[in-house]
Amino acid sequence: ESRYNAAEIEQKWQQQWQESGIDKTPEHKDKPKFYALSMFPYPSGNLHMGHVRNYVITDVIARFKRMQGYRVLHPMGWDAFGLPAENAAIDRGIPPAKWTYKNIEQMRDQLKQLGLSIDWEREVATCSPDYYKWTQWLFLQFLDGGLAYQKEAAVNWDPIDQTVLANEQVDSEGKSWRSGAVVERKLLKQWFFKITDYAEKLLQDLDRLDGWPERVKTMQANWIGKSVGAYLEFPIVGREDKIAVFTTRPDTVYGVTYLVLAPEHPLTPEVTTAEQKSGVAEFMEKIKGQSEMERTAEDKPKQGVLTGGKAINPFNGEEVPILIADYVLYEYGTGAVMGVPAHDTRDFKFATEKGLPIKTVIVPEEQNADTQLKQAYVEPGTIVNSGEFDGINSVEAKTKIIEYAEQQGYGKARVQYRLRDWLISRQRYWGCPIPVIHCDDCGTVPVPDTDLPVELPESVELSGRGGSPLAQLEDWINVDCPCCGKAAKRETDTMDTFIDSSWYYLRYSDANNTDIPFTQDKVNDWMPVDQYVGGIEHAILHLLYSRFFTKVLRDRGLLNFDEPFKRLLTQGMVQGLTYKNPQTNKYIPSADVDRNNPLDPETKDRLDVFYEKMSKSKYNGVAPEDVIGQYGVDTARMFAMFKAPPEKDLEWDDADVEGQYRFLNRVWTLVTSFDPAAVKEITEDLNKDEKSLRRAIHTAIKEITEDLTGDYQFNTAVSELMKLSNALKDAKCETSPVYQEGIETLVLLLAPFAPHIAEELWSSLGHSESVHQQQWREVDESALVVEEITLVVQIMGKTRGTIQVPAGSDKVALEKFATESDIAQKYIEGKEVKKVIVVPNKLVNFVVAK
Ligand code: ANZ
Ligand code: ZN
Repeated sequence: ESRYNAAEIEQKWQQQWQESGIDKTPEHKDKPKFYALSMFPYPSGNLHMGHVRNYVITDVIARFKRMQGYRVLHPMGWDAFGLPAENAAIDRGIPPAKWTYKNIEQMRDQLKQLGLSIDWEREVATCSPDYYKWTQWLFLQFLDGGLAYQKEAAVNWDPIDQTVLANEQVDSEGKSWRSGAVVERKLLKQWFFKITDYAEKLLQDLDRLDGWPERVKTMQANWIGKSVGAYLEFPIVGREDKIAVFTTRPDTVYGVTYLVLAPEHPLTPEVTTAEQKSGVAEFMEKIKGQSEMERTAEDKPKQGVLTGGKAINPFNGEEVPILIADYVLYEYGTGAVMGVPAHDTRDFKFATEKGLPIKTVIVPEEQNADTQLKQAYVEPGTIVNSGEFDGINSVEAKTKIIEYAEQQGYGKARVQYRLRDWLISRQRYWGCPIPVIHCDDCGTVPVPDTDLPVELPESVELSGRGGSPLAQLEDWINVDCPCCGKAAKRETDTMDTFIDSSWYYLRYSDANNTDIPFTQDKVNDWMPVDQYVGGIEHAILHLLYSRFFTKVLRDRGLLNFDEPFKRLLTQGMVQGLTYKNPQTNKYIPSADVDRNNPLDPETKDRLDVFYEKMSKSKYNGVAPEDVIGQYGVDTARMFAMFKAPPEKDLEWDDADVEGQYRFLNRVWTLVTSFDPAAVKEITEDLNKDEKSLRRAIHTAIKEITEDLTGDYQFNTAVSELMKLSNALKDAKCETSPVYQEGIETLVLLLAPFAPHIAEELWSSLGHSESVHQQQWREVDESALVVEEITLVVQIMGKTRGTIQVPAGSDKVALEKFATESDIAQKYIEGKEVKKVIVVPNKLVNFVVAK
């Protein structure tokens, strides 16, 4: 009998699988397809436990589906453009490409150690020219479709380094991560994708995504933020033009006591009077650097000033003052709002602080408008003080008032979305170049297909200062216009990396095509992704952008489906045991702490002990290679599956890892000590032992199949494996074919979870084909039928013993079996039975006289 040597067999089989090409995607459409996809990683250079959990989940599903008879696509790639590579270049002088590819090599090796059944022939890296050629080609599809355009937009501007900063490069105090300068908002020409054209479709189709977590759908719906209301125009006193507002409460329009413009609104300088000029200028200066978040924070007092201008409420002819205020955003609605302090909480606060009048136009049923409001009345009610609309219900009034405004020509119904167009340009080097050329005569000219890809030049100076790196490369920028041949200039912006990841899942279907991004035949065959697995942090942007891309490409006839991901699983975080000194707020490495008596080694303070997401700064991480080195990857995989349901956080626990290792050792012993040659033929009916073992086998098949199909209960599936292994250990029929069935079934059911040990054991059982190419076992329902049950016999509520009785016996029969049993006879002999309590399928309790 041999010992379980994880390292040896894992290495052996990984090599064998690679040589035999077992993980290659089938080319023939002879079986139903299944596309199992993990969100591809950023090549940071290091695989962490979060990755391990993510990829193992997808791998278990992929392996299970293959055994169930599907042809499976299970690919992997690299989300390889982005800032960290550029920062490494700035800090350490390594070219971004070199840094990135080195990390990819390293992480690919680490991934391969996990025994993932990935088709590496379809690997993509978004930074490679044969990938980004098609990212550029797709960009031109958007441009051609009128879905990509340029406009001025506010960006984070570092006035010292003279460069644009990504949001992540601005710290919580609004300062640049590099120079420490206070970041300004500056208007620069930027590229946008018109995602707003798809707002309604993106919202509506959420309803069709049955396989998505509700939470994610709600987050997307809120992000799209649909509001139904009205667009109303207020004439400006003494001017020809009007102020347009968007309101969700047209029913309150008679209660307007002022209008507010966003400070950046083009009408602000126009309506500002001479007396208010300095006040307005001062206010503008004050809010210049503030982010949208700061401006709209709920708890913060609203700030604003009078412009001196006045507008007219077209409904009642009243003159109202025009203000500017920080809480009104230029980018939302029309960038102007009507102030109704009586019925809006924010307006009520603002008006009270500014001493602006408050006018009630809605009252609760049977109340009059004279009562002084202590706070805004935001509920529906009866309309008052509103001319011909008085007396009707405020909900009804909404439509009536919009209709009236339409007739009079100063308003109409309007649907507004919070979603804004997607700002896709970056003034960065390590990204996909935007393939257009600017010509003085021809304007913006797309780079012809034959000139794609526009490659990133290699020799570039990266300092993090002085604007876009590409803008400094004279040789690269200056080109002939593809239209007229005159001297023209290349676009120097690169694309947001979210564009790269918005279509990679399509590329996997035809990853090595050099003529087009993918053929219709292949993309329509494999898509949509049947199971997508990744982090909840991508609930909004990545998933929304991918849905948008899919819809645009569908509308352009490049594919024939309109949702990319059928089912989505957002896995929980991996948390590590964390020690923190509550006095100093310092995290202490676990190696320095006695787990049973956790004290700070320096100060001797008692430490707080808790679980938190693993991270370097908290010294609570467990390195995958350490666990693999100690127990093997099969144990790590088993633990990751067993410890928590996939969507919940997982608390790393060494004892439980050890437990899974012991379990695999038990399976090893059980299977290797089984002798197939000793198995006898069955001549008679199955005996009791065989029957109960068969029941255990088919219960395991049934439960595990369900656990891997519905809500992915990998944790209970592993428990079922343990139950089956216990049943085999206890069985007293080692030479029966049923025992052989049990041993083989255990190995087959284990295969998706612990692929290496399963393969080794399968071959030790004398099979020459891979365990991963076996059919998943079918449940034999007849084996599940329970023929006998164990009945508990109690006297006065105390258990005295058990008897075997036929399953399905009724109450009368159960009472009879119990009464006649030796146990009952012994205890009730000579006593008067006053009552018999029967719990079907469980117990019989005799109540006797004392
Ligand atoms: C008058 C009013 C009266 C409003 C009332 C609300 C309650 P949602 O639902 O988020 O779309 N608003 C409109 N544009 C704005 C902007 N650019 N910046 C800040 N606020 C803006 O919100 C729509 C409501 O938010 C609009 O309805 C408007 O205030 C405000 F009792 O108009 B309301
Ligand atoms: Zn030209």
